[in-house]
Amino acid sequence: MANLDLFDSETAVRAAPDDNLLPYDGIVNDYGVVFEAAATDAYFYELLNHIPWRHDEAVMFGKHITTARKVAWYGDQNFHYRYSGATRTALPWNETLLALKQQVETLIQPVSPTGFNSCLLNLYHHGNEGMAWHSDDEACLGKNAVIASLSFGATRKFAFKHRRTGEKRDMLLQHGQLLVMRGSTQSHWLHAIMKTTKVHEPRINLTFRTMVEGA
Ligand SMILES: O=C(O)CCC(=O)C(=O)O
Repeated sequence: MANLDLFDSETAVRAAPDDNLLPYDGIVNDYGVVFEAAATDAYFYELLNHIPWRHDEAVMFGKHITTARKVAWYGDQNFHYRYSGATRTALPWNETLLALKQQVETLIQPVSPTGFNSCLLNLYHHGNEGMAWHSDDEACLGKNAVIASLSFGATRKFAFKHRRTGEKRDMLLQHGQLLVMRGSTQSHWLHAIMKTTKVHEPRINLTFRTMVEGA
């Protein structure tokens, strides 16, 4: 178990950064690295070693596949989350995830006053694992969902592609970095984690979400 004292890092409400990474049809704000270095490392190893990681499942072109990437899904209640043709049932929050959720909620309170009730975790063992173009536009997330993405471990390229124009934007996501997608982003833009042969270390990403009533 990591030193939980490290997790009591001071977080304060922040105004959303002025810069929008998208040129139109959505808002993506980069909050930068939001924790002290020691706390960021402690979170990474705690998540790597204590989350019950499982390979994800999906149906693609009618075929049932198991991803190399691993996932975990947590929430306020046993929400059922259906995407890529498979249903996952949320686990109850653990101490580390609750601490992270509370800090993220405090940081981004002005753009997400109601907070989050769930979190999807992804573990990429190395650069040969990524996530294909998709958007988080499932009905259970509601319209204009606010999604807070927190990254730990290896730096990886995160890319956006506009559904209609094909215009692209990308950025590097680093250890401890917080990114917020909001407004109409999920309706107009796909996003992906690009594969690379240059990264040999693991990366963990947490996306805090709000499941709407009746999900
Ligand atoms: O790993 C990431 O940064 C992206 C994760 C993602 O796209 C998702 O959970 O929908």
